Amino acid sequence: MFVCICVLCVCLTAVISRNQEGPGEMGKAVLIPKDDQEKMKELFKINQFNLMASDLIALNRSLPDVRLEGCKTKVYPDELPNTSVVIVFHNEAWSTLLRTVYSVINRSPHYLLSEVILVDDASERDFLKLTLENYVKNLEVPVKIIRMEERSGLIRARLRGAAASKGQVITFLDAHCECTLGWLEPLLARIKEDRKTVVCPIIDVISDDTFEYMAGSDMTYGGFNWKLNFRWYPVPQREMDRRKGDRTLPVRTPTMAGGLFSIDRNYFEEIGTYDAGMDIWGGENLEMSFRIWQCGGSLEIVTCSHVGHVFRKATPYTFPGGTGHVINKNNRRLAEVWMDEFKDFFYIISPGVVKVDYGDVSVRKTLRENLKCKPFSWYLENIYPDSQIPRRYYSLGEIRNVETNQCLDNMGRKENEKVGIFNCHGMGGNQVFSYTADKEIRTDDLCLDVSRLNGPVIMLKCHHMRGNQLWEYDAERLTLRHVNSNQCLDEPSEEDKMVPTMQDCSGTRSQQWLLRNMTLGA
Ligand code: LR7
Ligand code: MN
Repeated sequence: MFVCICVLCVCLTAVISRNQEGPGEMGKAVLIPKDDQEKMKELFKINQFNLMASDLIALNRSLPDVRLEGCKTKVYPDELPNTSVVIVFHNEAWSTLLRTVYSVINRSPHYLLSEVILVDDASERDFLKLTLENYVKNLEVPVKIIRMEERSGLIRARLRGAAASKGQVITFLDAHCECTLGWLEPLLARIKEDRKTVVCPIIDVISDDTFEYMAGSDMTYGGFNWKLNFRWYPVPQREMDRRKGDRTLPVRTPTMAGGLFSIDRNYFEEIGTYDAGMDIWGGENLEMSFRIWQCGGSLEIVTCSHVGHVFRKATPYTFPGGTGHVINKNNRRLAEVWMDEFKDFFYIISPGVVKVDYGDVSVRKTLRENLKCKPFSWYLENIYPDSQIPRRYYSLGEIRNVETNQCLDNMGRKENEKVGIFNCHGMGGNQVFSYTADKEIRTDDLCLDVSRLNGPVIMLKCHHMRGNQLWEYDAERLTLRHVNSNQCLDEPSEEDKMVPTMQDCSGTRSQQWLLRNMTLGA
């Protein structure tokens, strides 16, 4: 007896230590030796991630437990709704796809897993056909494979997977994810508490270069910019206060990244599934986020649930119809149906977009009416007051100097850099500014900020605290007075013709500015 236990011990430690030493175990980075790096670079192009590294890592590799301490001891009800896991893919790599599937099967209680559904969006790779079918037959949980007849894009592929699923909850994942210990229970428990809550895990980062597993933050949530790109922003103080500082409680998030979430299946249908008129990639995440909030649901990041995702810098696959066209079309559908007059921010910053045909959205508009959804202004005021799109504003468009006829221009510069000035081009983009009701001058998520007498005028993240970002526009004198310094925005100096200056207010023409679409004093 004694001997037996001992042998078992030895075996067990052997297994554990071997496991923890293999490439990528415990989420460690995989480094490719110099001699193989040419090959590595070639392989990288196939999926836009380090395929050689991924292929070296076990399909069931171990991962660190990155949860907050308070999450590890939480107890969830025994009776939870079960879920189908729907994973759509187009030309995904074998190792990332299967590692996603294994992480779901190995790290979810099986009584909570109804099935895994893989939807193949018309992939062209041979190993994703029969080889995949035969392989998944041997797994411990039923894995169903559905094939799209033609390339349909992730939105319609997910719709197909959802329609075929049987679970009480549908959980969507991208095809290059890794679920961590305890990822599922907190998601399902939250839906059990409130079936109209759509929940996302914290999305951890799997490096596209090394496949290192890095914990995501519970201090960021989802937003979007004027171009309707999804963006992460810091969780604001009001949301910390609402949770009384308990970081293990779910964060109410204005938007979701889109790829990883769970939703009650009946609620998914009630609220209008997805917009099937959206193609390939993009827009559906904001569309669903706005719809959930405006139509009476809520959207949360459940901070006790962690799932990793391989973030890539480029897309590896084609966009039939052209990348720009597809994304603009999807975004127009989203803007036209959900954003009311605030779609102007999107259209003014990218004027070319209005030429893109977005098809028929009448079915989606009817859905919005039938569900009695609230206006976008309600969403901005109540769900996303710190939004980049101001709820109330006086002007939107170029800011033109009367004397020189030049326009303020953010020059595509980033946070902490000077705002520029340039010939007006009337093409939106870098020359779009909004003078908001809070009297800030914004260009997307940056605000004009002056912290010293005589400038410079730099662009900083808008802080909504007035201070150095408070500007008074005088609609008669046409001056932009910076309140803290009591100086006025003026034309460039001789030394640097590319940036505006700050001068004592004198009423000269060089201190007069015309703000496009101005409503102040009108
Ligand atoms: O035509 C396609 N058909 C597909 O089946 C194009 C893609 N796909 C599959 C693809 O194989 C993958 O499994 O769809 C999934 C998502 O495509 P990715 O991984 O190329 O996209 P992404 O990770 O850059 O995209 C994010 O935004 C998308 C907008 O449409 C989707 O919502 C993705 O699900 C979403 N991913 C995430 O939210 C993970 C976190 C990323 C962030 C931030
Ligand atoms: Mn992805």
